[in-house]
Amino acid sequence: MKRVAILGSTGSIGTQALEVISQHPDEFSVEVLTAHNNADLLIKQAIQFQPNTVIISNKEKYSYVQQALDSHMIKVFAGDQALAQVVEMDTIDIVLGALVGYSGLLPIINALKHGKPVALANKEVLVVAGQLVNKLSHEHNAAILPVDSEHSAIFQCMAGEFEYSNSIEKIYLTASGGPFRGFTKEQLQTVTKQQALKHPNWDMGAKVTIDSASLMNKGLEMIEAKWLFGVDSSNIEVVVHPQSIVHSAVQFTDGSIKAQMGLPDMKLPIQYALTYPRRIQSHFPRFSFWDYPQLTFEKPQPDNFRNLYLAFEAIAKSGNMPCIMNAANEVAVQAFLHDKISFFAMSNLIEKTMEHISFIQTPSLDEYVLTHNESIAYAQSLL
Ligand code: MN3
Repeated sequence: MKRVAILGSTGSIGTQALEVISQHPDEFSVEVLTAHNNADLLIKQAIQFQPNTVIISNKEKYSYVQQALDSHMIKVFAGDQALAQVVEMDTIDIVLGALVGYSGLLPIINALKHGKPVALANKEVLVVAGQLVNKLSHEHNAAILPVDSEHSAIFQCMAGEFEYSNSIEKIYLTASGGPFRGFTKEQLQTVTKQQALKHPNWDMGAKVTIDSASLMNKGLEMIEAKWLFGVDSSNIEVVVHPQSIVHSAVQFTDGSIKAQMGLPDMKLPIQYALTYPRRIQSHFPRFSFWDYPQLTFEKPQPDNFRNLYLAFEAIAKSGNMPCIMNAANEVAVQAFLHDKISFFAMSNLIEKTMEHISFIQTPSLDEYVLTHNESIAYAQSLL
């Protein structure tokens, strides 16, 4: 029985993880649930799954949650510090990191420092501080198991290859292209958030859906892949694949390519990360070749989607540059969601912030935190 801590249990990944867990009561129990703001759903989940502890990061909602769970003998804590500390509990076997953006960094770092394996959905943790996160993972023998569908695909392609140190020649990172695939620059000038929030294949949270529309998501994933699999960014190629059936592919030194396929359903990579290296039964809908007589592949258009180019530039510089880019992007996405800037203006905001903030080659954790805060403040001042 694996005892799971779900950081971000009320979000898209968190709720799907609880679906997986509820289908396998003999495999998993829930030890910790955490939410930022959605107290009602957190309470409902806690009553159903009976965790030892829940955390609500918004301190104003503490007494509301505490009163609701008091009679259920569930411990309740509030605030970001409690969120970062809860992963230390001895009774946690695996931490599912499903927080949004930078907020996941400190809890995941603390989980690794305490030797907890991390099933990581929250890619920004690796984007912001990949070098440090990898170092801690190795030092404390705490595995990072990818939940992001592309990275789960690559990880599944690597099964049986790690043991023999078979090295990757190239990664093909697939992208659906999002709702604006094939749009001209003129068309992109007037797109709205309502259009951007309608992803053709995947049902996800607002942050990652906007990132998918702007291709920043693929930029973040390219950086995530570099840190997870030790592949230089020049050996990662983004391939637009509108059907989202091939979830990514790995080319080995003999030229052979392995790909992982399936219907787009996040529950599969979530389950694999939680049960790795085993596979267990699932009742997710099965892929049929007859429903997809054509799978197609295209090159991305970096002229129209500048974020992808900015991400390659950020990882080429490395140091704190991806952290700067990520922070500016978080500001840009929020501003776009609140109708403060246009779709195109997001890339300008990110680029200007990357030019302005001081570069650090090998940042400490404190310097990452400082870089993030400075970048957020500067990007906000540009709005
Ligand atoms: Mn993905």
